[in-house]
Amino acid sequence: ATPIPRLENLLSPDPTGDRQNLLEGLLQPQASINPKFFYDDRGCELFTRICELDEYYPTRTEAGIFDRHAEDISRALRADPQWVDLGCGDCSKTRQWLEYVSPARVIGVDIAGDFLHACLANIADGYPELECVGVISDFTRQLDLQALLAEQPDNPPVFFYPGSSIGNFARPEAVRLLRRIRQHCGTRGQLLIGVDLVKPLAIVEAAYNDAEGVTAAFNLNVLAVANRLLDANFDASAFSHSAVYDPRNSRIEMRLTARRTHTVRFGTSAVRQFQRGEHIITEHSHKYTPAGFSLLLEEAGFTQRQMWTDPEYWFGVFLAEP
Ligand code: AVJ
Repeated sequence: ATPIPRLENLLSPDPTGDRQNLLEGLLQPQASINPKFFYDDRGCELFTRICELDEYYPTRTEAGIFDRHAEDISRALRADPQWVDLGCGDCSKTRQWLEYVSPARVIGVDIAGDFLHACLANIADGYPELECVGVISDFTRQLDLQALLAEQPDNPPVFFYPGSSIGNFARPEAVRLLRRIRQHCGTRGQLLIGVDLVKPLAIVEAAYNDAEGVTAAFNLNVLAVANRLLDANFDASAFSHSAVYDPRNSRIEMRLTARRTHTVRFGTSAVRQFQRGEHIITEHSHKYTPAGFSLLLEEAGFTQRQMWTDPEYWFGVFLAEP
């Protein structure tokens, strides 16, 4: 029998909290936009295209590590886990693991409810017997899966957090998120996390300045998101994309720089002028050394069990336990 798809909505009933957050960032002296706002339908589509670009090495490199070490990695994972995919999208990365790990069930967590339908369908197609729960949640603000996980106390959670999404957070927030994951682990839970590593600057910068301009389109699209959410009137043609590596902080900084002086109105609540040359920070993408990320795991109360990497040390897959 086909199980009835189960969807739980844990999104805070405060969508304007997001709007407030977006507006506040844009009105700061140094304007910024939280990168989570990139991912509307068009943004998701553009991000999928980024992942297929020649210059964008992280997705391909991580997939290579997963392929090459799948058996080794799966041997290190708990048997019969509750497999929790954080930011599951359509669950395509989790799907590759199902032949190696046979989870008691899959819990897909994402902020995009549409994606969760795709996720449930993706698992049901091919693994119709496997229970899959979709959880609509902004886990960067709160992770609240205790009750769900407690339904199957004999099946420890394995948190799967691939793609170096953790790189979007500055150190204190990264520690806070990892701690929250740690609190969900109990004594037997695990974290399998993919992290982009420090490497020669030219390679990193090329990944965020692709020749086709897909990353530029992805970056500029966030202005359309802002227009919609805040009833604003950004003219995307007044801004240009750039991405620079900041070696002091080991991170890429993505910017939208005003090409001319541009006045933006936010509904009836605010107005801001961007001077020519002034920029909005739209994303930080932190790169770690293996030792640096180990330390971060430790600070969050995890112990690193193992790390797998590619021959060039461009990307790391870390397995951590309480
Ligand atoms: C999804 C945060 C891992 O930082 O590489 C890709 C997002 N931004 N190109 C990254 C992104 C521009 C990506 N993460």
